Amino acid sequence: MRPTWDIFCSVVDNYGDIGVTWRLARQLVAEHDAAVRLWVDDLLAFARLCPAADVRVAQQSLQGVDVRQWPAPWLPVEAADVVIEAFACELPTAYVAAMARRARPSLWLNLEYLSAEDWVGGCHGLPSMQSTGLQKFFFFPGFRPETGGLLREAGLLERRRNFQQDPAARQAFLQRLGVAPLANARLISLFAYENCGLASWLDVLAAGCQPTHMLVPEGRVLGDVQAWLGVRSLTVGSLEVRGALTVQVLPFVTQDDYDRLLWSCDFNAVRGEDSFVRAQWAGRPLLWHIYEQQENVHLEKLEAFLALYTQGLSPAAGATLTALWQAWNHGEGVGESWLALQQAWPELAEHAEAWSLEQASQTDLAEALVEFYLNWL
Ligand code: TRH
Repeated sequence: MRPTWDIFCSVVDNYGDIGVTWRLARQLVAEHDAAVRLWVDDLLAFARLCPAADVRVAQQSLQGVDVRQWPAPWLPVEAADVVIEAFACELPTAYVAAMARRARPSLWLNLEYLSAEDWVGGCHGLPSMQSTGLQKFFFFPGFRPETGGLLREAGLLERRRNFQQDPAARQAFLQRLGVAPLANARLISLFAYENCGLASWLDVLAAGCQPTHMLVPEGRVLGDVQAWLGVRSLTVGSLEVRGALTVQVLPFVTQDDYDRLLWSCDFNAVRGEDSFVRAQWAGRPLLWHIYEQQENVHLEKLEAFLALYTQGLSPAAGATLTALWQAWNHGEGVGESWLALQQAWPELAEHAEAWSLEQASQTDLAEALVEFYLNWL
């Protein structure tokens, strides 16, 4: 019998919650022969990542995943063997009761947000007793072996490498998006939240000697791009040139195409959680716009990641990368830090590849979840 999995996703904002759970659901089906239901409370957000989705239906099968509109009020169903509440979303009370009623109660996992902080390893896999008598386990993704790892599909790095070694594949992909960069242009993708530091970065790119082609998928940062360009509107397909800088607005593409976009670029500005991880798998230098949290908790997470990521770098390269990431996340001095970083470019490029290989030598998140379940049985 195929093990059954229920993944519950409540979309808080943006695309990270659904991005992670949709990716995980697909991988469990494709690589672990699991029967997966993905319960999502916002099909519109889901449809952005998976345009084949029909937002009007309560149930549909997509890439082998049984995608369900999370109904409100809840309609009783049988509980699955493994239940994942993503990012501490609250499960329906009746569903929790159904988990407890089973002959062998469900394995209940809370999939947490990604963090490189030290304490994560110590908390990964810890149980917490619930009033129903069920135990809930905390499952932490992470960058170290004592965590649950990162989402990484089988063969991902090989696919990425083949693509990056095949200029015709890259060109065909970019052409499909309507992108035709100059031969010597540096290609940058920009996926970020609103950022008042953007203007100084665009200033130095426009004033630079090397052409830069910046690709901006539709999203929250467009307002800042538009303000810097001084244009009335920016829509998908807009292309503006200022000095050495070309800015082009792209549509929001599927997750697989977004991977190809990251693989195609020389440098990727990413945000949140899932695009941040995907940019690491791209093996190219990156810039992370971390999701802002109350009381600046996010800045500790940023530092924790930087401390880990810069370990393999020379002090000078580590310092320039840290300065750029700090500037970006504080919204000031980005242009200056970008210029300072240029000297370290070859080292950063090499390090990005080495980092992706090192991370890929660890157990991936889906595999770690399956192992956790098998050990728990
Ligand atoms: O959208 P995000 O800002 O999501 C955030 C974070 O996950 C944050 O931790 C969380 O607390 C908050 O949401 C609620 O960034 P993230 O995580 O990178 O998710 C974006 C998803 O969108 C990711 O799966 C990649 C995908 N994507 C596409 O599929 N196509 C695109 O064109 C782009 C730009 C992104």
